[in-house]
Amino acid sequence: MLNRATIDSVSAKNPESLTVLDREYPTDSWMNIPPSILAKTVCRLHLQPGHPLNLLKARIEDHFEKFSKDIGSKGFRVKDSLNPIVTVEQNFDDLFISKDHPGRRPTDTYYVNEGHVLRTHTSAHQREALRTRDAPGYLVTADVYRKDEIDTSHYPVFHQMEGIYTFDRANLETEAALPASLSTPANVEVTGAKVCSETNPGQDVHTLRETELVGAHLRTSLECMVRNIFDDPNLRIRWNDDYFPFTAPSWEMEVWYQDRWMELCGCGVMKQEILDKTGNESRIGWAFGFGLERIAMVLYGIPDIRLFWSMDERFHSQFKNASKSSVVKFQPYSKYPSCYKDISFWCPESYHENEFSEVVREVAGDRVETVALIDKFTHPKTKRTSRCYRIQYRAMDRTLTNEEVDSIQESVRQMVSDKCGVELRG
Ligand code: FA5
Ligand code: MG
Repeated sequence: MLNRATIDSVSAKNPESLTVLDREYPTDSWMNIPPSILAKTVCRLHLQPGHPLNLLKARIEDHFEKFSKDIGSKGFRVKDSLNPIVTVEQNFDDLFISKDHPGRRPTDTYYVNEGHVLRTHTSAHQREALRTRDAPGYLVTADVYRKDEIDTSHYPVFHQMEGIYTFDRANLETEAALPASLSTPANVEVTGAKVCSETNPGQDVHTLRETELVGAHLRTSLECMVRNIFDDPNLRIRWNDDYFPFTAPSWEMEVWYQDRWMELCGCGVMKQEILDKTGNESRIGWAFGFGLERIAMVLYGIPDIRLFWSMDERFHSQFKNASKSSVVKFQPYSKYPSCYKDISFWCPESYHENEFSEVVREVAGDRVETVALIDKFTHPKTKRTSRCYRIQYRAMDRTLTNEEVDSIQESVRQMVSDKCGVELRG
């Protein structure tokens, strides 16, 4: 139950250092990781036997192992235990993410100190994987951290898998040729597969033919993967142009699932400089990064992203003994009732919604289901802006009492006014 002591511990002065997976990092005034997020760094759900994310990871790794055999390749090396704290260089600079990119702001990213962050994507490990030069491919799975809004499909910690594959550039025609048996069958609708265009250009250092070959190999590899994982030979797949500063050209892949297009991953032809700087000057390659929760939610029918973090036996018992080759469908146990409370306040100019979400999450933990902005207006004279949010509370494993919700809401109000510089209304 939340009390003043909990609030104090959250707003307490930062410790001088923190230890994550046996490594100690000094902290400084940049440190903005709340205790609830720090606690998640040890969970590594993708490594917990019988966890749906672990099942899915194993399923994809198996697929790529078989796929490598089919294409006569030495295959993919698996990396799944890399420390979540990386340098700002690894997470941003090495990937040519500009200094003023909003993703770098402390309102979007968790900093340990000025030079270290909790990785925001698995691409932070591209160079480290490539430097080992011990295989043509890598599959890097990890927990990633982003400050974000709150709803049933967003959580500040999620899991990504990065795939990397490189070819000997001098031998590309042969190495990138795929057996005809793998080409996407005619009954699969694939749209938007373009090589490159004025708005999604290739790199000057690559010939059009190289871009074509690497792009086609990437797309076929991913198409085979999702057809296999979803076990649906008729899956509809759509490619859209995308932009990432570390790939060119870049695409995102969507699949048609339950009556809507769902984004599964971003990908592209790797920037040659990344290969050149890691001792792979003679190679050319592609990379992709997709979200495991997105796939697991639809594949296993898991309706709420918080369930991955649930301790409830009724959740885990359904996956514990599942084999990775079969797809278990989650049977929802009864949903407990929810209740909502509204909060409205005047915002300072520096107000940032992610920080508000974080305070709510810090106070209410997984008892908060969604936070939705329901009203916003600017006072015509003072030009001050007021926002009103509706906070939906629901526990996954029991009914919340009125007193408990009232007390959480009161704590949210206190913390928000202390930490976000807002002036509460009503
Ligand atoms: C990236 O993170 C890039 N690093 C991907 C990449 C890798 C591009 C290699 C090129 C080469 P993006 O932010 O779009 O891109 O996230 C990739 C995937 O992670 C998304 O397609 C989605 O499946 C998943 N994802 C992103 N944000 C969330 C979230 N808040 N919750 C759950 N899944 C998410
Ligand atoms: Mg994207």
